[in-house]
Amino acid sequence: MTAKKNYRAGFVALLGEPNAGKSTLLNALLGEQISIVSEKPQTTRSRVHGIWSDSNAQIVFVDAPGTIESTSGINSFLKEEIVDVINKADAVLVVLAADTEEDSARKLLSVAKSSGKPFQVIINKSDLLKGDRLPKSWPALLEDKIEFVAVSALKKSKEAGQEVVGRLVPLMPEAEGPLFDEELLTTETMRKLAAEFVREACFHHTRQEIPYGLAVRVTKYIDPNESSEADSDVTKIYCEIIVEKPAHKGIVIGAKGANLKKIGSDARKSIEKILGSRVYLDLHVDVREGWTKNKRILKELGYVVVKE
Ligand SMILES: Nc1nc2c(ncn2[C@@H]2O[C@H](COP(=O)(O)OP(=O)(O)OP(=O)(O)O)[C@@H](O)[C@H]2O)c(=O)[nH]1
Ligand SMILES: [Mg+2]
Repeated sequence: MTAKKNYRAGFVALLGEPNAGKSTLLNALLGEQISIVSEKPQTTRSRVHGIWSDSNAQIVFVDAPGTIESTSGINSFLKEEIVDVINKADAVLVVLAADTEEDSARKLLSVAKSSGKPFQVIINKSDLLKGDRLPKSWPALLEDKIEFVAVSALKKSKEAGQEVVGRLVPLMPEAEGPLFDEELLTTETMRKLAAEFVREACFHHTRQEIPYGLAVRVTKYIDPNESSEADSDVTKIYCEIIVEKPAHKGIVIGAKGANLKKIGSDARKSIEKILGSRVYLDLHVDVREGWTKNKRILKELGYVVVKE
């Protein structure tokens, strides 16, 4: 491949509080849903790579969990995951929401500054700012004379994407060419995306502590184009939904299985959309008491930071 002239390519870490809209922004940038979103905080667990490309540059956005103070069990993984994502990035995008408190913004800005990497700041959820009201974090930004741009990843996704990319491309290192195939939107496997879409549907259809004690694992994935087990053109995906307590199993399943049916139907639609073909989705709920604090199970589920 001949080297491209003035080409830039690199990794950008998304840093923000839980619920700031990092995953929504990533999906907006790509025009496709690759990272799950919910109205509840701590939706994203393991990092998700989203690849944006044009003829002059490529940015690999790395969506990460929102910042978290707690350090036990799965929360310790979330915390380590954020640190590792930042360490491996060429630049950081600090995503503040319009209602992110001044103190939280200060903490996030200090993480970005101490990373030693170039960074940019956006205020997301600008649609929630009435009239000419300023974001809550404004004093913290003013104090450090930090420039920012206000966007709405949800309501004005295209503009949000353009603003973000325009500010980040100049921060990327020069490169001979793209790091990944320019047609590729993500490096995640369909197996992982399928498990995540099921988890997203579980977030939507359960409440209180249940989503936080819930994980999803694909136990079998039959691709009709590759598997000798295939008997039709339908992709067959078998998932295990893991919950922490026996009482949670009944809630996830619901009366006469009604809730699990909703979860399955929502997840199947999301998977079919990204896969572009029909899907048969089989869900099974299992109780694994205290899994969020069990190192072996956390590892099995991929909730462990892989050091290179
Ligand atoms: N009003 C408004 N809501 C938004 C905007 N962007 C995201 N949201 C909503 O904010 C909630 C959280 O969005 P996510 O993208 O899951 O947030 P996140 O930062 O990835 O959260 P974690 O994964 O928990 O760290 C969802 O209900 C989104 O629909 C926006 O621009 N405006
Ligand atoms: Mg997220």
